[in-house]
Amino acid sequence: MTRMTPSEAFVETMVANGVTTTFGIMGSAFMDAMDIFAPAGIRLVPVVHEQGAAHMADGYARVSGRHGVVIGQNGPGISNCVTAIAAAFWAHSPVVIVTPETGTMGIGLGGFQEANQLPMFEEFTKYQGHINNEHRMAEITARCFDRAMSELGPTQLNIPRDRFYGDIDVEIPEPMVLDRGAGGERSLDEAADLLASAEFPVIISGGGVVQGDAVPDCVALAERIGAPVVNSYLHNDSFPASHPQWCGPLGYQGSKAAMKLIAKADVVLALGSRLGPFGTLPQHGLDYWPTGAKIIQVDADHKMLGLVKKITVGIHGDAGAAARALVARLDGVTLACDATRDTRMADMKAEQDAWEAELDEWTHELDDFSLDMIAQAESEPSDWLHPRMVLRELEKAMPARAMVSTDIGNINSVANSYLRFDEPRSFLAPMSWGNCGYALPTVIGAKAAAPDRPAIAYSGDGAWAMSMVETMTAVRHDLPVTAVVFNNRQWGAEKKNQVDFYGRRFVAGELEGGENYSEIARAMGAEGIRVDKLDNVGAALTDAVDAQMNRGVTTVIEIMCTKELGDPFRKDALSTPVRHLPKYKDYV
Ligand SMILES: Cc1ncc(C[n+]2csc(CCOP(=O)(O)OP(=O)(O)O)c2C)c(N)n1
Ligand SMILES: [Mg+2]
Repeated sequence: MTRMTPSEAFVETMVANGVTTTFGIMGSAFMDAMDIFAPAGIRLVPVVHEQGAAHMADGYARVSGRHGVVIGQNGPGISNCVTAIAAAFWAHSPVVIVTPETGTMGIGLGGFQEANQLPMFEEFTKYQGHINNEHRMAEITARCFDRAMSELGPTQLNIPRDRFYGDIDVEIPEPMVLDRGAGGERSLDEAADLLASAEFPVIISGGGVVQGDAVPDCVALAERIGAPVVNSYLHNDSFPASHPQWCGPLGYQGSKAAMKLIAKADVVLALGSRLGPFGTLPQHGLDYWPTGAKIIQVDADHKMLGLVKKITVGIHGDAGAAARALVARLDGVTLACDATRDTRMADMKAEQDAWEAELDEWTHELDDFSLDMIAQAESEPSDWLHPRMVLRELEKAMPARAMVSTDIGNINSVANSYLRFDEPRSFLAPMSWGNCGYALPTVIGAKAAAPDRPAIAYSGDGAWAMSMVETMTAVRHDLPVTAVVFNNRQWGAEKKNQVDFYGRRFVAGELEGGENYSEIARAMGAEGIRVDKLDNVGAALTDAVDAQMNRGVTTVIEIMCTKELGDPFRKDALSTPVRHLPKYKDYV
């Protein structure tokens, strides 16, 4: 036992957990602890808005595989984080949000910045620790750090501000390191039998493969059975794109090759995937989910097994360990699919080539609205670029080892087909939380975790404006990144619904203030460049990444795009309007 203050116990427990970087905005509520962050070796990156801090903690955690930590002032500083913690929850990110609260002697009286902060995060955390007594500071802080890792998701450490003070005798707990197993013997045996008898097995590589550092294990299993590997939605970095068996992502704006191949499967192995409902919706007119196939699902969280999709075998285990256990079980076994390996590989190659050729030819959208917008753009003196052509150029210029975050929006969604990675912990997206304003702060956090890797954010103009203030954080605190802003002067993704369902009655969808985001970037101390020639897109990215890596410069590349719009997000959830009141009869 060592005598220390609760502030010291809190800081020392973070040190024991390897924390070197935190994100937030300072506040009196935790100043006593913050005062000793620097001598403890902990950097607090001051952000512009706390939502950005929590996204940064998420990006930091996802790239490093370590805890991301966010802290802020009680009340508004903390409530500002809710959206980003929800995103981290759906990304299974080990983020610890430290929430200093009103002091115990004041809470309930309606004082300054007072709120019950546990209910705010109840739905988006795996564990909520509350320091009801300062003698428990180290114990509960440690539990928050342990649970964020063991349950893979955000945890909250709620500290009434008076609990930072006092004298306590404590021992700082050692972090608990979980050794996850492969799963039960019976389920692994059953899965191996299913794979051995499969004629056309397909692997879905999910977020669990990324988080479990299990890409090599997934590759080994895929090579053993010669199966096509598709990525689960927004986990394009869960299998190397340069591998001949990589077939691209399922789900919204995903790969037709992936969809056509999985549609043929008689056995699917979903490795480290919860098979979320949004990520397996029909796309490109393909209802690809193989309802007749036998499904093996591996997830570290048993509650995900069979939750959304009917499964044949559920394995409660770590993705990597399970893949290794399956490879061991298949060793020396003759598989039913061994005989067709060459034809299946040829089939795979044909589908991949067909999809690449289709992407090459798919230079712009072809629906009536998009054609009208293209015609209008052509009649104007300015130059406007087709988003798909821009995305292909960016793909070609993408530097090695890039970390790319994408936002929520139409062009960002279309980007899904053009984002390929050879390394895990590279693709950051708001996942099923789907919040606009995600990409920039998240990639800044990623950059803090991996300064040696290029950090690139994609945003639509609407989402960008929600979050662009964090450009100042990148500039002020030497966290250089490159942001690509698709300026189409509209909240395009939502307008697409008005095109498809509401007779092009556009309400609240235009962003026609004539903003110049490259100039705004320069005003924030970054470089800004506006691109309206296709030939300049790749060079702009290459130059900006060079400036980021070699000169520590943040650049905003604003790309002037037509208003054409790709397929919408929620076709599944909208229906043609019905109006009963005569005054609204035309609104159908
Ligand atoms: C925080 C938040 N608010 C609103 C939405 C609803 N929404 C989804 S996409 C979108 C439009 C995005 O527009 P923009 O960023 O300009 O990209 P574009 O669709 O034009 O490519 C909106 C408003 C959301 N997803 N998140
Ligand atoms: Mg837009």
